[in-house]
Amino acid sequence: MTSLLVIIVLVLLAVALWQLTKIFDLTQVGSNPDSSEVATDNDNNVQGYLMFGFLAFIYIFSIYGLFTWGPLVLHTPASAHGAQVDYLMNITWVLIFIVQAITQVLLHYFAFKYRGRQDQKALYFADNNKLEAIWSVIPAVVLAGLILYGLYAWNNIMFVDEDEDTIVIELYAQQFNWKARYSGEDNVLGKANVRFIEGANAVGVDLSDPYSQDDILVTELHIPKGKKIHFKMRSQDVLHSAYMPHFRAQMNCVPGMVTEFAFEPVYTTVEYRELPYMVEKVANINALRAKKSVGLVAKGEAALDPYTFDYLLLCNKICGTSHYNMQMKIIVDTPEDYKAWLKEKATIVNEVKAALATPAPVDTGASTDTAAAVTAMK
Ligand SMILES: [Cu+2]
Repeated sequence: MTSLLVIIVLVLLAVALWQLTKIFDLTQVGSNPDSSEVATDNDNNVQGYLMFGFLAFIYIFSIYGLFTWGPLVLHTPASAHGAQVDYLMNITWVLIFIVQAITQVLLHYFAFKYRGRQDQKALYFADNNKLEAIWSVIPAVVLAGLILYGLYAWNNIMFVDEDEDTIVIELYAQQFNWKARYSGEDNVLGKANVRFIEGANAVGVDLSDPYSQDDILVTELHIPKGKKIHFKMRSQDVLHSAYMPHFRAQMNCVPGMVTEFAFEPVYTTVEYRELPYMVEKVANINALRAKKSVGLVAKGEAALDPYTFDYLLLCNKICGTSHYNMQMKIIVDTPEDYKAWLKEKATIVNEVKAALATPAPVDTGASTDTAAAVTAMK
């Protein structure tokens, strides 16, 4: 609210200043012999040199930005395919940087060279086929190369061999949280449908399907290092996007269909926390938090807790009011720790049974479907 008021005050001040200059201009009418609004050679020269000034500003700001904010980008990829994505990204950056550097020089140089002069008239010509061919063919060839290489990388990354030994996990998106369903010992997810959603069966698993008997539902994703994980994504309500930046993975979650993405994590959470770049990054974050805490404590508020790194699954589609907070922690374990963790989890079927065993406060009548399904399974 305060910032809105400040903006309104600034806008009103600007309007007042603008009106004052207009009044000032009106008082000057007749006192200046050259009151024509046509640019003089001097005006054009000033504009021409200002073009170079602006060019310098663009370059200096680019270099400043590169050094100041460059280290903030995602660093070491935590998945086997991540290096390919980074390589493609870096090629694109280098190309953009070179093209930008050359075209900006040309643009500003020509703006200076052909600045207005009193004795000079602009030359008019309708078209130049040679020039147009050059500036159409070069970008077309470069872009086609980039796209072909991108498609090749995408196909490489997205290919999952049918016979490959993977772990199948479902990522279930809903406004505004994530759940993960493990396919259990059979490594096949049971059928699911939103119509089956009820109580402990939060993702609508068809409890009468034999494949769903060993499915496990969790709200914190654990995956083992060195094994390919085959994610199958579903959404309950609107379009979401499962985004795992450290693993260079992203896939839309679309209501009514299953989308897929597979990758192999190459660092456990503990190993990734110990990478030198991450140690430095976390130290920086904690230094900032400590600084902020001093002010908070002075105001009588609680100090901020120190930050520790964790992989995250985020939503990367603006899906509603709490989109910003739609995230799930991902823990990459050693294969042994992963097995031990998974062993302790109860299956959805058992959770539903346990929920039914404890009497519900109000019988809505809707639970009879689930009860029938559970009885049918026995
Ligand atoms: Cu979302």
